[in-house]
Amino acid sequence: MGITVLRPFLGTLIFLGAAVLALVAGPALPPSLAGLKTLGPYALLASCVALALWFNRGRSFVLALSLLAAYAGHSWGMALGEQGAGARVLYLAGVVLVPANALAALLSTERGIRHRQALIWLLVLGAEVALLAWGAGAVSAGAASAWPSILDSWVLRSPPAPLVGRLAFAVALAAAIWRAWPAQAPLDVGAAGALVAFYIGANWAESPSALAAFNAAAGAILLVSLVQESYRLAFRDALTGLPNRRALEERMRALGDRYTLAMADIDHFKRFNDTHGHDIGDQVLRLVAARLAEVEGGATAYRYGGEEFTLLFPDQSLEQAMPCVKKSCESIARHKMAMRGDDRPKSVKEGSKRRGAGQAEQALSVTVSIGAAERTGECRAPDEVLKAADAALYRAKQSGRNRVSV
Ligand code: GH3
Ligand code: MG
Ligand code: MG
Repeated sequence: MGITVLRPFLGTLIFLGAAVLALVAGPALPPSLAGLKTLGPYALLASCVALALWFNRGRSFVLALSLLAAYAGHSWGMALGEQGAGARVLYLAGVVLVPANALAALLSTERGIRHRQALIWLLVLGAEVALLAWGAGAVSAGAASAWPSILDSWVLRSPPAPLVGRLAFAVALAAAIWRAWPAQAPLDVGAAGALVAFYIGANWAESPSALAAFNAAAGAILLVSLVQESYRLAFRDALTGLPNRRALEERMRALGDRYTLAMADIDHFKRFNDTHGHDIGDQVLRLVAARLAEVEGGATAYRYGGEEFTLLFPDQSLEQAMPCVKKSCESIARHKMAMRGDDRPKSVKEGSKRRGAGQAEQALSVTVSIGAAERTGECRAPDEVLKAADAALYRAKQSGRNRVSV
């Protein structure tokens, strides 16, 4: 607990803190670095757009492109003169359109960039930019004298962010949090963090440094979330959420002279798939993974592949690890898994009614066989230890399953 709860939000917190620090220390920046202030946000947001394209992430792409366009618009507005109607139109558009685009992206299904939906997005964003460029130009040229009074109406009065902007931000942030909960996937948390950074910047928009610092923070938050997401995809198993075989192999190479490895394999798993279908098979895998993840003794559970899992006990002898391995094996066998099939009761009330009528929710028992091995003088390399654990697993299967062998 403690810091681990904050972990998904560290990127956001660090970059928001850095933006504040940059503002405090900003005046002390040597003149040669002053260019960073104006170019930083562009460079970071443009990198996000590029990385989102490369990784084929539609939502991040829309968000990064909107932020980039809004920052360009706000900077242009400042160049037009802060109190001019043109600047105010640009400001207002950014504050409303960024959350609106983010909301639409967050509510739609992620289909990547190489999809026809992406073309529609490009057209929408292009139309927004074209309309704004034309509108701001026309308004600041004084072509529409009604504009100042419209801009002064209470829903639009700004800065700081007007009522419509605040509402748009609140709804978009709620959508981002809804997406991010409860899995806290990096991209969703990053979207929420970037929106917060953008909104702070927008409320501080009279100061070019604050606008730059918080837009740079939004870019950095998005960028880091894209990198974190690809790390997660490489080292985590998507079905069970456990670290995968690649993570195990890296960890084993990094371990010291002594460790113990246990290889677990679900008993008669093929039967689950054949009798109850692949979906139930997947549920069984998730539930076994959750039980194994609760392993004690400082061990970590990995999904090795298919229906095979490993428990890795750093710095522990076989003798030390054995009680924890046995405990995991027993806790799986004890657990009755309620099946979540299509005919599962929709409500608690219906469930108790069915049980009352003798239609008990179907419960499955699952067992695993485990083979454990310790790194020793003769068995040094990670793949030798794995082989030894696999041989022990074979013995556990041969001697009747639902047990631990060495
Ligand atoms: P034993 O007790 O000897 O281990 O028998 P078993 O049936 O568990 O062994 P076997 O290796 O023959 O079967 C493993 C099955 O696991 C085969 C495959 O269909 C299934 N499987 C592998 N990966 C997945 C997965 O991700 N999801 C589902 N649902 N099934 C999987
Ligand atoms: Mg197997
Ligand atoms: Mg099996």
